[in-house]
Amino acid sequence: MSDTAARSREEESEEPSENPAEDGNAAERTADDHPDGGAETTPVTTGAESVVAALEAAGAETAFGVQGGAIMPVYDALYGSSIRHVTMAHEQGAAHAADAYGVVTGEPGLCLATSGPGATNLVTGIADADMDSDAMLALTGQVPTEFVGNDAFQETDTVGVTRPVTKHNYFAGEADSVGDVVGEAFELAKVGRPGPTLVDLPKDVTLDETDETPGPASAPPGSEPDPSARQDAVEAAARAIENADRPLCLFGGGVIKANASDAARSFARTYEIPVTTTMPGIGSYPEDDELALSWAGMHGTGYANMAITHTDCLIAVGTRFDDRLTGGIDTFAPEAEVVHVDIDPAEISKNVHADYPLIGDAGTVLDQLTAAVRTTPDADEWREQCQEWKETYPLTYATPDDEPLKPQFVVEAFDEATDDDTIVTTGVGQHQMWAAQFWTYTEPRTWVSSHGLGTMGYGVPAAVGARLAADAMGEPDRDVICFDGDGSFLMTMQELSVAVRENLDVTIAVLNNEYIGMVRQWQDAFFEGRHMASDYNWMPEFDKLAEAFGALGIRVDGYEEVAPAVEEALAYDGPAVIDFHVDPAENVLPMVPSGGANGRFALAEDQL
Ligand SMILES: Cc1ncc(C[n+]2csc(CCOP(=O)(O)OP(=O)(O)O)c2C)c(N)n1
Ligand SMILES: [Mg+2]
Repeated sequence: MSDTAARSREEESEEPSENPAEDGNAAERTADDHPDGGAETTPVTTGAESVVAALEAAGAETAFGVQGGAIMPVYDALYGSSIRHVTMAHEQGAAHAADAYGVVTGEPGLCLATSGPGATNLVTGIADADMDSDAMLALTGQVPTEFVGNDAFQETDTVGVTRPVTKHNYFAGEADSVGDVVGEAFELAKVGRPGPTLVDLPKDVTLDETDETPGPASAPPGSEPDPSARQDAVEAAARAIENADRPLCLFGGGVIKANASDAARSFARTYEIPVTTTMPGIGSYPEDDELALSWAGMHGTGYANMAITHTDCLIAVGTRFDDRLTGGIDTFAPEAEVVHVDIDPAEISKNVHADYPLIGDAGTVLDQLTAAVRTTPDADEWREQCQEWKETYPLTYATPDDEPLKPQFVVEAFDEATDDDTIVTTGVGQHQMWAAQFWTYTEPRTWVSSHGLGTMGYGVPAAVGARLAADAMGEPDRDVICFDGDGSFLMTMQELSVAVRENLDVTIAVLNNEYIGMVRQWQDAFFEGRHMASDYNWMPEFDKLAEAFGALGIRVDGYEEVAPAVEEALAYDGPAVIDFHVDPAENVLPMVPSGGANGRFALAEDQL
C-alpha cells in the first residue's frame, strides 16, 4: 500500500471508515472541494493514473491479475496506489478470485489482465460471474488504438469476445474520459441485478497525458431500478399468500445479493412459511431453523423437492429457475400459484410462469409483503407434512467397514470443527454436491461456488479471493475451506503458489476419488457403466505436490485419520492441502435425473 495514497484518502474523510462502500462515499463528499470536482486529491497525469484514481474513488481495495505488455501502464499506476494487487498464477484464477472476493464482501471484485491471451484467459471467470450474477469488474489491456484490427501482437477483440458474457462492456476511447468510464463500469456491476462488466483499455489511452481527474463513480442514468414492486401487485400476491394451504418460500441467490437475508427470515418466520432455497441461495436462510427444508433441485433434499411438488403457493425470491432446480418445467411446482420476486423483469415468466410477478429489490419487496400480508396462512397440517418428509427422506450415507472413506464424512468433520461464519468454496462435481448437502449453512456469503456455469477449478482461486475478502473485512479469524475434486484441483492448483506467497490461511480438502466422479456417476447411470475418459487413476500425490509448493501437505486414507488431519490443517497458519482418498464408487443422492420430475427423485443407484 502506498502511504501517500492511504493518507490522502483518510484526510479527505472526517471519520475514516473500514467499510469500502463508505470510503467511496467519503470520497464523494469531498468531490465538490476539489478544483476539478474530482474525488481524489492527487492530480492525475495519464489515462492509467486516471483509471487507478477512479478505482480508488469507487472504493476498490483489492485487485487480482497478471501483468503484460498492454496493461503495463495501468500496473505502473497501481505502483503507488492504496489498492492491494495480488498477482495470480493464471488469469482464470484472477477472475475466480475476484468473483469470490465480491461474493464474500458484497462489493464488486476487480481483476486485471493484458490483451490477447490474458483477456481470453479471463473469459471463463467472467462467464462464471455472469451466470451467477456476481458483481465484478475486469480491466483488460488492449493494443494501441491505431493497431486495432491489424492482427497486432496479442490483439484479440476482447469487447467482441466478452459481449455475450458481460452485463456490459466498454472500449475506452480517450485518456480524458477513461477514469469516468472505469468508475461507471464499477458501479454498473453492482446496481440492480449484479453482473460482470469489462473495460478494454488500449495502451495509447492509458499512456496518454490527461489532467482530467475522474469524478465520483456513478452508474449510467436510469440504470438503478426502482426497488419497490407495484403496491397493487404486492396486495394481490399478499391475498394469495393469506389464502394458501401449503405455502412455501424459495429463496435464491438474489436474496443474498440484495442483502435481504434478514428480510427473508423475518417474512418466513412472521407467517410460519416453510423455506427451501436454490443452490446459489444457500445461506440465505439458516438450515438449522425449524422451517428450513434445505435446498432443492437435482441433488437437493428429498423433502425440499417434495415440498416444491406439493406447494399450492410458491413464493420465489431472487431465482431465475435454472433447469438444475426445476427439472422438467411441466412437473415443477405443478399445483402452485407462483409469486415471483425479481429485480430483473427479463426473468419474469422466462422459465416458470409467474402468477404474481413482483419486480423489485428482494429486501424491499419482502418488506412490502411482510407489511401487506394480514393473516398467517392456515397451514399447520402442511408444516407437519414438511416435517414428516424431513424424517422420511433425510440425507444419509453408509460407512461400512469394508468400504473406503466416505467423502460425506469429511465434509461433516470440517463442519463440526469450524464456526458458523466459515467460508466454503468448491470445485464442480460430486464433491461440490456433498459440500452443499452435508454442511449446515446458517449465514449468507459463506457458500461460494460455481453454479450456473459449473466451472471445474473454481475452488482454489475462490479460496484465495475469499481469504483476502475476509481479511479486508477485518475478519482474519474466519476459516476458509475449499472442498475440491481431484479433477477440479488439477485445473487451477497453480493458485496454491499464490496462497503460499501471500501466506493465506486456507485449507484445501481434496475429496480424491481418482475419477471425475460426477461423470463416472452419469456413465454408470445412463451409459451402461462405460468409463470413457473418466478414470483419473493417474493423479499425482497431492500432499507431496502441496509440499513442493511450500504448503502443508497431508494424506488421509482412513476414518481415524480424519479428525487429526482436520485439526492439524486448521491449526496451521498458512495454506494446507489434505488429500483425502475417498470411496471412488460413492454416488451423489438423491438425484432427479435431468429434465425429470422433482417429486420423483432417486434415493439409490438402481432407481436411476
Ligand atoms: C471446466 C469443466 N470441464 C468439464 C466439466 C464437466 N464436469 C462436470 S463435473 C465433472 C467431474 C469433476 O471431477 P472432480 O473435480 O474430480 O470432482 P468429483 O465429481 O470427482 O467430485 C466434470 C468433468 C466441467 N464442469 N467444467
Ligand atoms: Mg474426482
